[in-house]
Amino acid sequence: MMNITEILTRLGIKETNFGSSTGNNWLETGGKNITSYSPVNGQAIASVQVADEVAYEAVMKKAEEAFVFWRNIPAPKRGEIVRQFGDALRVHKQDLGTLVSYEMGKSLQEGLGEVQEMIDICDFAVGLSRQLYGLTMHSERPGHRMYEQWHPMGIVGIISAFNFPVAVWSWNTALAWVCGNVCVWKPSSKTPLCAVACQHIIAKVLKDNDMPEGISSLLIGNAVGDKMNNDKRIPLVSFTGSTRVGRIVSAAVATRFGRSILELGGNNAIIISRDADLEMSIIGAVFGAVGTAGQRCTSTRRLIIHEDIYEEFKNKLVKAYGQLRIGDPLDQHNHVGPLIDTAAVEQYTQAIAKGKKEGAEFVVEGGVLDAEGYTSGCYVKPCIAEVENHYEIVQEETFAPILYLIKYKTLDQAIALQNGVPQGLSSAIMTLNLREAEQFLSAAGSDCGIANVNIGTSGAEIGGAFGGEKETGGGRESGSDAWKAYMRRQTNTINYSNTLPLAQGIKFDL
Ligand code: UN1
Repeated sequence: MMNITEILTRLGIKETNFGSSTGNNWLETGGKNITSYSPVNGQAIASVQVADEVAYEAVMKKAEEAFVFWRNIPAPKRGEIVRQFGDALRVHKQDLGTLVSYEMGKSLQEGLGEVQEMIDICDFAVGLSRQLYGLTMHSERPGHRMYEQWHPMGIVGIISAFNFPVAVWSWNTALAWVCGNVCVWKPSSKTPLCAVACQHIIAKVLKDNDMPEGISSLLIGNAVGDKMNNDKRIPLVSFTGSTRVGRIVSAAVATRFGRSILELGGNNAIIISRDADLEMSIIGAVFGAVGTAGQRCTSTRRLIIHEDIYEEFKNKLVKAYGQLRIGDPLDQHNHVGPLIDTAAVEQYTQAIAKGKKEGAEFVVEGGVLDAEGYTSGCYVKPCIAEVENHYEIVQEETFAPILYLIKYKTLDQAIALQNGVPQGLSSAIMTLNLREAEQFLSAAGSDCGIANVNIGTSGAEIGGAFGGEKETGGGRESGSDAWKAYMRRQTNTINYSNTLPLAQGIKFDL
């Protein structure tokens, strides 16, 4: 039986906590306390004091000082500290995964999976710390050498969302740190305790290595994000959240010529071909739509189904939904946990109403649950509606388990429907037909940052670059060469001859 009090204690969380930290130093501020309630049972877990202006300035000052030190530590040595961080996460995996599940509401399996993503990105970053490669070029001038190198940028601001309260931070920090940056994290105010727990874990690793304060900082409170966006001392802001807020972040950061990495909304579809393995497709579609209660940016929102198998697949889906168990996400028998809070429930209800008004036909009805076990008011029924792609509600991202069914005749039409939304994060096709799969992956296929074959839209591995196009914001985090976004490139030309020839053959004799 889970004892949440013991877990909180082991993670360094008290009844009331400071929410501003430069590492081992936690700053008392004049900010108010926010209480974090579990959507699992509506209970208050603990409270956190939000950052005020004084704390913000204190954190920024320490971060600036720490950068001057950290940028001179060789990258493989920085990697060694990230390796130790990964080891510490291995030790705390069960506790941290449970807290994620309890504070955010995702299943325990998914909470543990999130911590596993953190461990994996640490491993990835350790290897990367010896591979921050630049290119060498051949100069057009004799006796000249040209190459490029990658330098750290400085303070990286990380603004993360409630739905992946720990993993998204680690994708950013693990890379940013090996690249030589220091990080300031503003987590979602809906999951502040997950952030406090992570900060305790990394602070100990840094202290054990005699590292200064300011390499990993935390600032909790909604006003912080706005400050970071407008703060010239932060050359890079990595933002994960809604398209609406992303637009504000992007404009503010661009105005001061800062850089941003944006991971915004998705509106992800799976195309279910006539040549699909239907059993596999059902699992992919249902997990994609109801996993994390539909609160992943990669959640499956639309199924685009071939007309020949449409009725058969719809019936299988309805049957599968009939078997879903909704309830306490810490109980491994349940498939679907709660939404994050009652405001999210309200959005779910409104989306269903709007859909119905536009003509959506629900084949599995939704609804808010209020019986025993659902007293937090955050549990809702996953639902399925037959729609047309152009409905306003279908064009929007609703962070809830609402799945839309759309029928198609030809693959060209299916791809056009899949691409016919403002967002461009994740996409998939279920088919055993090679021609269809390759067309879907070609330049004339999916326009998303992620395109899968015979896999659903969610559950990406950390090794690939994660992110999407259009209103998803264009940013890439995590694997592949996403690290380049956390560094500044410098082109170097060295003349080792005893003359000064100019490029492009220009003559300039004195
Ligand atoms: C998110 O929802 O913000 O691909 C990230 C996935 C996860 C990450 C989702 N690895 O579903």
